[in-house]
Amino acid sequence: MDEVLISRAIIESYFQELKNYLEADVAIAGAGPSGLIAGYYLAKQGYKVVIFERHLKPGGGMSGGGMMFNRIVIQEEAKHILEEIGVRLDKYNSLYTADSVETISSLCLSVLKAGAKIFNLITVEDLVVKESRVSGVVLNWSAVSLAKLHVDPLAMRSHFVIDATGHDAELCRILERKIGAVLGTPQGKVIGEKSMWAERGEKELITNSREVYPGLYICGMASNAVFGSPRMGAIFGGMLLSGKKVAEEISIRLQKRR
Ligand code: 48F
Repeated sequence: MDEVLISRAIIESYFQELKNYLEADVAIAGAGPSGLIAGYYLAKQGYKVVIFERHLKPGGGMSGGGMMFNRIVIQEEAKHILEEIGVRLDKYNSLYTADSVETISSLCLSVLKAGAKIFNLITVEDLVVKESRVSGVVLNWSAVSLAKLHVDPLAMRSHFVIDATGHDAELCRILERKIGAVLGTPQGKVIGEKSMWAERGEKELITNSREVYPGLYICGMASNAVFGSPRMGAIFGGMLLSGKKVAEEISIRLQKRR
């Protein structure tokens, strides 16, 4: 067994994939539940989808369940999504619970098998914006920002970008800060997430998940942060429905390009 052959296999196969994904139909920032399920439904339709995740492991806030009790809760409306990807559910009064590790593992496997690609350890640090339209993302190794190194990034092109970065709504905030973008909220800016109110947060999340700037969609907790809606804690049905909704809207627009 040749050590150099092992190294060459990793380097060549990795860079072949990275090169392949310098252009895609949809680029998603964040491999939490909403980004993963959006990627799953888009890839299932045959679109070229790439997900960039800052951390070593995909899963975002789902793996930790509620306060590190690794169970999640979902409601009836989202049950079909977890059933579709083979997650086992237990009924609990009017709700369902599931193992958070099983759920995130199933999400990852489903999105990959549907044909999307996840690159972990890569941070979306900026957007490509041309003539007031988002047309790609700017990438750097997460280790670069963690070490506060001054290293210029690289960029990739996509028809649509999804901000699935969670509570911080990072891409929307970058757009606001860098180009003074007027976002599709009543105030034209990121309003900021409100304190917990599960029912309202879950309901508003679906309406809030949409295109907020030409070429840029939001889903998951980023949507409630941008539109000033409440957080909801460890109930995840809304995250899944939000990712699905955004995937359906983008899919309709991509169909027109085919
Ligand atoms: O936070 P996260 O799980 O977002 P989500 O899909 O789900 C929210 C729930 O987990 C939970 C909740 C449920 O009620 O409120 O919080 O909206 O996943 C976001 C992912 O995006 C990554 C981050 O590491 C996490 O895995 N991320 C954040 N910023 C960037 C990023 C970035 N700039 N580039 C790449 N990845």
